[in-house]
Amino acid sequence: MYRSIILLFLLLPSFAFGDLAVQFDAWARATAPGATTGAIYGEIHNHGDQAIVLKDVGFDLAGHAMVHRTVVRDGMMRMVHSSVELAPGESITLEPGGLHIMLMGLNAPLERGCRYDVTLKWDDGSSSHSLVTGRFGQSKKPDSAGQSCP
Ligand SMILES: [Cu+2]
Repeated sequence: MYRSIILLFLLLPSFAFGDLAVQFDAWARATAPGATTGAIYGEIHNHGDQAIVLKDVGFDLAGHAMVHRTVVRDGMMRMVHSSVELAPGESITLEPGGLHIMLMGLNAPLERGCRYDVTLKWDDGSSSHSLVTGRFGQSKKPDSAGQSCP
């Protein structure tokens, strides 16, 4: 009897999160008009009980989106393609000067206060959808809750 109650409590978190095994709290810097590149930052947390590997990133306004890491080589800052693998319960931070989602071929600027959809596709076949809000300058704090923009 007691054993089954304890088991129930252990199982609850996985039910509570349902399909949302991965949580991505995302933000982006607003881009200048005409800019064709941008970046998405934030925290990715794996609530699931399996290790997962990021396969692809979807972002409607960009021709291509991929994970980059900023590294210093021979005194020069460079960006290299990077992979993202998360153990169960693990979190990673994407931030300026480090890991980021690079947006290439932007066909519209990312505007301050506007919200955009970003999709992370994982190797287990699942996808996580998040909203990215354009922020001003170096600020890591939201300028506002964000709104959908045309
Ligand atoms: Cu980059």
